[in-house]
Amino acid sequence: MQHPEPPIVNEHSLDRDCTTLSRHVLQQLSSFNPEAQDISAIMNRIALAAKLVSRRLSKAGLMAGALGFTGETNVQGESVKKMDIYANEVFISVFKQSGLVCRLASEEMEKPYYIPENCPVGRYTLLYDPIDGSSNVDINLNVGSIFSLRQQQGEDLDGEAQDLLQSGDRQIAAGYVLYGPSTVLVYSLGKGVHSFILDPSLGEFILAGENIKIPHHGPVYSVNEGNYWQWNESIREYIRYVHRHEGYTARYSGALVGDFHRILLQGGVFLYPGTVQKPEGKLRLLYESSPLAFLTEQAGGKASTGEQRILDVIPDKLHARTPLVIGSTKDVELVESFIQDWTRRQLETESVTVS
Ligand code: AHM
Ligand code: MG
Repeated sequence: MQHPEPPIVNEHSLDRDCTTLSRHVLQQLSSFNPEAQDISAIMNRIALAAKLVSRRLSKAGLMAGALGFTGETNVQGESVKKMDIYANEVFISVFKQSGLVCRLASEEMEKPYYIPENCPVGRYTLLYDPIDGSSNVDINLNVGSIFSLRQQQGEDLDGEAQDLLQSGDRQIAAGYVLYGPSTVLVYSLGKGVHSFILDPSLGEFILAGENIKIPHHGPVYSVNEGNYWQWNESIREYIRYVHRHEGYTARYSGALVGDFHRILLQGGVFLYPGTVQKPEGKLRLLYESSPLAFLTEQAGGKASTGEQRILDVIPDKLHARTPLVIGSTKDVELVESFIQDWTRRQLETESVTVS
């Protein structure tokens, strides 16, 4: 009997339409070895957490008990939202009994969460900010999740996770999920930056942008100008500069992931400087600044404290904060130049006063 000809598959359209996240991770690692499979499985779990959080966010206004505050404060002294707790627990539950990740360290937990049954096999630590920009949740604006993956160094017998107090160059992977009109996942394994859009009908993240490069310069500056009088003069001088020059425009949503995503695609700079009272600023190094710095450098941009490369900063504690200046190289360097000028002038004034 004659068999019918197999249908002709258009390779190009299949590639374009159906590159899923897990397939992409394996392509990136060009291997099916156990390590590549573990990283692919970890990315899949992160994607599952993102789908669960996305689903909850899309229905939050219709559900009892999903919005608002819990009445608790977290380790940072900030009021905790119910969605923060939900998302934090989602990340824990998708990694329990996975055999993949030994510790989870989150902005919402004072100490890392250990999964002892995974530890003999899964030597990775996932660091994450479960809901970034949570003040946006109750008004149905964009929020995000940020993640970073590190290999555990040593046994961590005292449960203090001291090995996490190392530079951001130790990250194996980093990324974020943006819960906006669509849910977007952006990640890097140190081989470029790639974005995926959640197709709700398939329940899969589908490749949308490969090897994203941040423009060398862009029009946007993104900063909370409400802090103007709390900054030192160098940042105020920079802000006055952009006010007085053509070609700049302000955008600030109150959620770092959303503001960063705009800059990644369209160029510009996001800054959250320290204030005179709090020179370290607001953003957490391990859960926010470092993962986004990893992505930015992979996309050809720059991330700094204003004085030092973010990925060189060594935190003194798990919840350490840093000032953050991140985005297009030219725009980050412009902010840095204001800080350097001001510091030089300060030193000159001090030396004149002393002599
Ligand atoms: P969160 O992770 O507790 O939500 O805090 C981080 C957020 C960032 O997403 C955002 O850029 C910043 O805090 C906004 O802070 P502010 O309201 O001071 O401008
Ligand atoms: Mg955050």
